[in-house]
Amino acid sequence: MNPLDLVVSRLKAAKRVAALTGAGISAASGIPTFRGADGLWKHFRVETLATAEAFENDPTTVWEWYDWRRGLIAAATPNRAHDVLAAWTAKPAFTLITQNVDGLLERSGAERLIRLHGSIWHVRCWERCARGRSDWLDDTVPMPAIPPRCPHCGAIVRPAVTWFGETLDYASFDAAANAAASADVFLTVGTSAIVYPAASLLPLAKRRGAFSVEINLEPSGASDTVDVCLHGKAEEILDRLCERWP
Ligand code: BV8
Ligand code: ZN
Repeated sequence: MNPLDLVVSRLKAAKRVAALTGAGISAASGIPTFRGADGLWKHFRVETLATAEAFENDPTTVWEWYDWRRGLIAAATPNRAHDVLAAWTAKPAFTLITQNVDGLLERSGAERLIRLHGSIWHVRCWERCARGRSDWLDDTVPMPAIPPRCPHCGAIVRPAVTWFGETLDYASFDAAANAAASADVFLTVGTSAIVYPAASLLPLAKRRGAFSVEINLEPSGASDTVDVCLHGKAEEILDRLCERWP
């Protein structure tokens, strides 16, 4: 049986399916990935931008990097990979987990989504004051100051994303781990599978008996763990899977 047919047969037989997605699903929308050839990290050093220390040392530069990324994302449109994954969230059996902070799965209509690393469109008070958590960022309004100030306590405001060295939102990771542990089929899609603890979900699913599939442009940290590798563009492979597992 060819690998795609095998994956389709497993999806059709599955009671529960979970998918973990990474930056690769947004590549077709023109959003740079992190570690690919044109990767974001190639031009910027993680230590200088995606850590709390970086923000403490230079909040303006970090804020402006996120502003630059928000501009790219605002100009982008979701692609077929987002649309298929979002459509699958209408299936009670399907759980969608993402490492991405870009919000494109939400824009594709994902009904239920576990965001492991937060959202670039959310901000929170740097001092974590009780009321300083705003669930949206209205960037149509020019920021009075960069970074903006918390309206409740006056402290600076930070992107509500999980930086390196920060723990993930416990409830989100717990929900993702439960979905992985109970999945009959686990898909890892568009991720280099090297960032933890997100990358620990695949081995967890496999240990608990899931049939595991990698959908990625190139071999990754997941390739030696999964049962089947479907290497190619996620937007094309997911489109073909959706034809047979609508
Ligand atoms: C933690 C949000 C506990 C921000 C991100 C030292 C101290 C503390 C922790 C660590 C440490 N050393 C290591 C760690 C653990 C660290 C980690 O895993 N580091 C890695 C680099 C080794 N993890 C953490 O720090 C986590 N927290 O451990 O807390 C703790 C706390 C204190 C002390 C000790 C422990 C927090 C991790 C979260 C970091 N935040 N993002 C932001 O986005 O700005 S991670 C960032 O990487 C993004 O979220 C991204 O999603 C994620 C993973 O990257 P990918 O999505 O996989 O993207 P990538 O470019 O790598 O790969 C894309 C793939 O797609 C490629 O393979 C490419 O081939 C493929 N592709 C391209 N086009 C397509 C395609 N595939 C299909 N179709 C296409 N068209
Ligand atoms: Zn505040």
